[in-house]
Amino acid sequence: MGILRLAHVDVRTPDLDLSAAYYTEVMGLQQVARTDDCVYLKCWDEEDHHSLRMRYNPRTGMDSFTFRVEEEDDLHEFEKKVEAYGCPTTRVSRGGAVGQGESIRFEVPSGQIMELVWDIEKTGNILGKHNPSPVPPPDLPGIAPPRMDHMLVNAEEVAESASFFIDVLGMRMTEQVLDGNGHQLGVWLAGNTRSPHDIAIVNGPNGALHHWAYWLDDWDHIRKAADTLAFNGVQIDQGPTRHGVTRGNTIYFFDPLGIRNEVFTGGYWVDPDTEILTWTEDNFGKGLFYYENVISQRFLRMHT
Ligand code: M3P
Ligand code: FE
Repeated sequence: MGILRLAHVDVRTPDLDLSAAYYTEVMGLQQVARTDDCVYLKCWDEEDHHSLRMRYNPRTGMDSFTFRVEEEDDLHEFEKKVEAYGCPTTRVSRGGAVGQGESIRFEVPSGQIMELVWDIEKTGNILGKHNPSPVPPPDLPGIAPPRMDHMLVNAEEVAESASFFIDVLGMRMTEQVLDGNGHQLGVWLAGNTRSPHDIAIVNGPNGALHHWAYWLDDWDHIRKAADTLAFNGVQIDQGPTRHGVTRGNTIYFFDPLGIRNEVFTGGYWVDPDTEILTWTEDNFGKGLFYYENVISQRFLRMHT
């Protein structure tokens, strides 16, 4: 039983056409479906129906984020556990959302709406399953990341929120940042053994989305992403640089409506017996951006 991976992020945009143009042409995602008020997008190597839903709404923001659970029965088990913790859950039945079957939704302690799902429509990656090319077509537009990697949400009480993800959802903490009194300022949580985080929680306003990140295979692809972003006049937030926390290589930037995106590579493998890494507040600058060793106020204070 457990959390398998980040499945999709659902956000609102006041300009669906502009957002769709940016995520297809600059980020280089595939548009898989469009309805009157929604656009569904995915990366070229993702097997599931979509990993990003953008919905028209006058106010930019995050509707919800969805994790896939390992087994069908897990949905019911998590429903009981989340209810027992004190968070009311609602069931969304098959047909209630595009590209997936039954799910449960609830508000996490820091106020964001989280969804768990097992039954996801598998539409396959763009390479197919017979004699697949190991690389995508060379003419894909934009950055064209192979998959979504992780996300980061803010919480006023990081420790409370972290304990929900760890004790109720069974995720593992890989790294944490502690203030001088030993209180958690940030935690990095993994649901699997592939990487140091599927979600991170950092101190900030409840309900906020800090960013979601796409995986790239190589540090050189981060450099190429920077070129693509600068060429297209995209506002870069930080980097290209390296995180101390997670050791990942990274660049942050803003989509046309001000939602922060990241592309990320590196990190390390996590095993069930991997010990937690702890950063102290006086080293948080290096933890955030190892080369710069500065805590950027825009980076910490701007959210969606
Ligand atoms: C990451 C990451 C903050 C730290 C961000 C770190 C907002 O995005 O991928 O490790 O403090
Ligand atoms: Fe990140």
